[in-house]
Amino acid sequence: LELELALRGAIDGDQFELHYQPKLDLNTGRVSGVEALLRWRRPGVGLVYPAEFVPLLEDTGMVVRVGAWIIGAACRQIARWIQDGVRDVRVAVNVSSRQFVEGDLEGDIRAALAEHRVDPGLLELELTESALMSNFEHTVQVLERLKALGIRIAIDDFGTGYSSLAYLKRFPIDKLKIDIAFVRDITTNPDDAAIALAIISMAHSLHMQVIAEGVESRAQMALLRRHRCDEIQGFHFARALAPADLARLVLENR
Ligand code: G
Ligand code: G
Ligand code: MN
Ligand code: NA
Repeated sequence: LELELALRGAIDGDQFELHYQPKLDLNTGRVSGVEALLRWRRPGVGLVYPAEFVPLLEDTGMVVRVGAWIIGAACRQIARWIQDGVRDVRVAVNVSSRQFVEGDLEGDIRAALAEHRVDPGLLELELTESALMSNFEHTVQVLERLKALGIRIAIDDFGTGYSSLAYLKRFPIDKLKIDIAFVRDITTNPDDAAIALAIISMAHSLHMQVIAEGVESRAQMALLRRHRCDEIQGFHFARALAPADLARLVLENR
């Protein structure tokens, strides 16, 4: 309850911030985009990570409001980076199930893109299979409307949900993100390597891109590159960075 009260104050108290983990394009060797990751700068405590508070945001429904704030903050950051000469960096934002179902995602995105004059092609949403599966027909409509805005859609934690593969041909999806569970032992476990390879090949056959998360070693990156994975994200390349550090990395990486 103490945590809940503190969280309620966090939104109005300007205590949330976004850090950005870079994604590496394996074909060009450049930073192709970033994933926005929420942080809570809790007074008297320090920087708090999502594992400690996102579940409570979900349970209380606060994630709908915080989620709208995240979309606005991400768009504001895109506009600032462009002013600083950091262009072509797409920002992916995580959308929780509850935000997808209960929030006004389309309205929030429209408002944020307009306020900050951001090219919709620079915004990507990371949605989980569970968010998409709650109401199939409704999801098709929502995704079609989001796509019509010009933004990108990725499936997060791909391969760990309970959904069927049938939805992949009905939903307008741009990218699959291979879950860390298949990446962790990819160089030593042939089953994990086979699953990752199958996801990459299926994604490409369906004209989608594919990214692997949680890449921690050069060997994992090399294997994924050999298997034609498009992008990687993980500690091997970079951790989540504060906005100024991300700008420096991108400008050095040009
Ligand atoms: O940054 P960290 O590695 O601690 O993130 C842990 C998890 O918290 C991630 O897997 C992600 O799904 C979730 N998370 C991080 N940022 C956000 C966010 O902005 N919104 C939502 N809904 N979840 C987030
Ligand atoms: O939304 P998602 O769950 O995909 O968020 C990414 C999460 O993965 C964050 O919690 C981030 O801190 C974590 N992460 C990012 N890179 C790595 C990595 O290389 N190894 C591990 N173990 N976790 C990572
Ligand atoms: Mn994610
Ligand atoms: Na993930």
